[in-house]
Amino acid sequence: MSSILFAIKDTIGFITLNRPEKFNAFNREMALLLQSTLDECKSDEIRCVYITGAGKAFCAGQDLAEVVDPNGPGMQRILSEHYNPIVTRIRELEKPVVAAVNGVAAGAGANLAICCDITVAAKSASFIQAFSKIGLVPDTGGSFFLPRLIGWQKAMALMMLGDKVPAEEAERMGMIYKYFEDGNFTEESSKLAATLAAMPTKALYLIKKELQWSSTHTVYEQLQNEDKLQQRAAQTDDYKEGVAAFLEKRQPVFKGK
Ligand code: LHQ
Repeated sequence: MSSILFAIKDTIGFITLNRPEKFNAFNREMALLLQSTLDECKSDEIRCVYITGAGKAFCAGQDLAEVVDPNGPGMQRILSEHYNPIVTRIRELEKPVVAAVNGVAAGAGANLAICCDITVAAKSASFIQAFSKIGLVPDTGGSFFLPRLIGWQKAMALMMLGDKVPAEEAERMGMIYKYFEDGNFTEESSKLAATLAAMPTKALYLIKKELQWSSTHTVYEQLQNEDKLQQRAAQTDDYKEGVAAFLEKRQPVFKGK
């Protein structure tokens, strides 16, 4: 069985981390396969990407057995060849990426979840910045995303203490968008992906870019950026359709073009 499952349904690319007996911990094979699968998601056929985990967990971070394996990739290659290219691909994909956190997300797994564009979780899921517990520092973009999501103080404490944060609390502190009851989780999170997939895909990508730029620009630069991105959005077919549908008092049909 492959460590990454991939299916395209109704223009959504469903990616499942699939090492359930290891709580979907990342080994090299899974990290490289996730990268190539994210590359497949560049296809225009896909208008939203949905990442979840098989079994009980979302992802327990790095497979710690691989770290001590003398035939393993070795510490020097894990970030540069595994996690950094994954985060970069998710940031650069020109469509929304949803993390559907079905169970525990720890270490690189927690930070994979929060580097996605919209993160939702099942009520029984939890998030652990597990790094400090084994003498490491946060990676997979966590030191960038977490303080921006929940503020410096909470991020520092969670990263130092490695507390387990239940989904409900993660929602309250702004780490994730929403949690859903376990029984409805798959249905509700898939519905969210379907809503995004039916929206003006290019505008959603430009929103992603706009927010990414906002964390590294001044307000004056950002006003220019908004102007630049708005000009691009206004050139899309979906913009024309959105305005026409409003004026004709009908539902718009967006094509992602
Ligand atoms: C695992 C793992 C795992 C292997 C559960 N590995 N088997 C970057 C640079 C280089 C090096 C290191 O890493 C990184 C990035 C990182 O991600 S560092 C952080 C690595 N992750 C962790 O430290 C988390 C380790 N796991 C845990 O703390 C717990 O397993 C959690 C809290 C995730 C879940 O706890 P429980 O619900 O009590 O489940 P469990 O501990 O019984 O785990 C279930 C199985 O999954 C178990 O296998 P077994 O054969 O005994 O049933 C675990 O060994 C296996 N597993 N995490 N990371």
